[in-house]
Amino acid sequence: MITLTNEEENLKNFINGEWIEVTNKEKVYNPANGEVLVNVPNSDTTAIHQAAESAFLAQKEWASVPAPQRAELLYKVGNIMKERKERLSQLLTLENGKVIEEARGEVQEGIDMAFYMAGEGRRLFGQTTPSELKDKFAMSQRCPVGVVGIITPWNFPIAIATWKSFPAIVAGNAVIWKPSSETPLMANELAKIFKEAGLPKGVLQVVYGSGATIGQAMIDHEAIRVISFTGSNETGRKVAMECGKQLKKVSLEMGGKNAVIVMEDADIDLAVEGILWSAFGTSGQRCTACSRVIVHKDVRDVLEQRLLEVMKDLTIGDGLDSKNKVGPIINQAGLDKILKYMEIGKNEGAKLVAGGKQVTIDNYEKGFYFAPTLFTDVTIDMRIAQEEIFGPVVSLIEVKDFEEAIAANNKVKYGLSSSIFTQDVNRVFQAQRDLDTGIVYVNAGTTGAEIHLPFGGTKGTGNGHRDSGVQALDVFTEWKAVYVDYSGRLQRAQIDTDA
Ligand code: UN1
Repeated sequence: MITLTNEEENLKNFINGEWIEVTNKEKVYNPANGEVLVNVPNSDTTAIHQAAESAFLAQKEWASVPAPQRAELLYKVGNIMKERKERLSQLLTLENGKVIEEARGEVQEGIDMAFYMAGEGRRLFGQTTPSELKDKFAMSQRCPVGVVGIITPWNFPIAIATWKSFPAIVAGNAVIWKPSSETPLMANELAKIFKEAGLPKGVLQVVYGSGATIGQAMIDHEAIRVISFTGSNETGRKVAMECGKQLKKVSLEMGGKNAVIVMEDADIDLAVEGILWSAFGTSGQRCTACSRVIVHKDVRDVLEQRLLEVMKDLTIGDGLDSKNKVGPIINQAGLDKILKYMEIGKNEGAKLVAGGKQVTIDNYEKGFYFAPTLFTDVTIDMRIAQEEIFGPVVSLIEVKDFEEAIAANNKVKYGLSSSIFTQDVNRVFQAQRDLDTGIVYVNAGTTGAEIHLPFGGTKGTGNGHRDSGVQALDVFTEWKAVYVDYSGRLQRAQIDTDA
């Protein structure tokens, strides 16, 4: 059984390379048993002012370190994460609830991101391009933005933090990080690892607190030039509006209403496995989770029957016990939201054929468990087929053909991930063209994005930016265009073109 140290039980902010005590704290609960896990600072705005001041000073120095040397730091971070993978994974399960196998997968995503972004320290490519004029050289280069703010959610508390902080740091920025207060242990661990790896003080600061106070203070602080946010659509919109007032660059990732499409020629067993994994993994609390299954009428009945059979085998319980396949929901509020959608679905005329209720586990009576749930007879306009529920809940929608399936997939306000199961190569290519999401899977579920590809989506999912992949660097860098004239005379672009 994993135990926490005193320091882990009473977390402090991390500012200017030091752990800073805060008097006002709040309790964080273990979702598996509802018991208090740690105390986390509920900081006021002075913490952001201190953090921004030290970040501002540190960033100038950090930007002057050659990028390959900045990358060395990330290699060290990656190696320490690798050594500590098991403890990090257990701490992640303790605070988030996800089953240990998935926690290990998440930590691995962070390790992969460290090595991938460290490689960028020797690339950070710009372009050279011909000039319009003779004896003139033209190029573009990436420059750090300065001090950047990152706001991360509880559902992937370490992976998403690495998607944002690692590219920011390798590109020469200083980071102020507001993690979700539901999952502060991962932030504390990552800050410790950065310190041990030798990150100069002030290059990374962790400030815990509410979005209303700390998030707003980050947006309001003029030294912080970028905000990168992952969280709910509602909060993301507010962040964008506040950043807009100050012409602050903002990158948003705000969830999805992701569908698996199952065509009449699909390998049904494979489709069932894909649905199971992406709908009920992380108890459905992934932005990429499958929450709609769009099924061709010819295979609708067999798919429903097969799904119901395998859903019975999903053992629910404490994620630290590796026999369990579905862990708890993050907290009571999360559970209440899912319960509310059970009523909404039934009132809309959907048929509840499995789950639909809270589950009590012996010796874990105060944990927040919810049974894997299937609604059938769902139509695309129902609220349960349109709104993000963030729980282990799937809606089965029947369609008559491929065109209707694509249209049903696209008729939501989100556009993160989608998937199609089919054996028809023509449909595969038509689908990857027509599915209006930032991520498309063929013959796999809607989850499992890899860190070296862009992560994000269209429509209500975001505002055009991407996390991870080389595209993450665009969020944390400015482009500079540089012209060098070596003709020894004044050449006027667009005028002296025959010179
Ligand atoms: C998220 O849910 O916000 O593709 C991140 C996936 C994971 C990341 C999910 N690699 O499901």
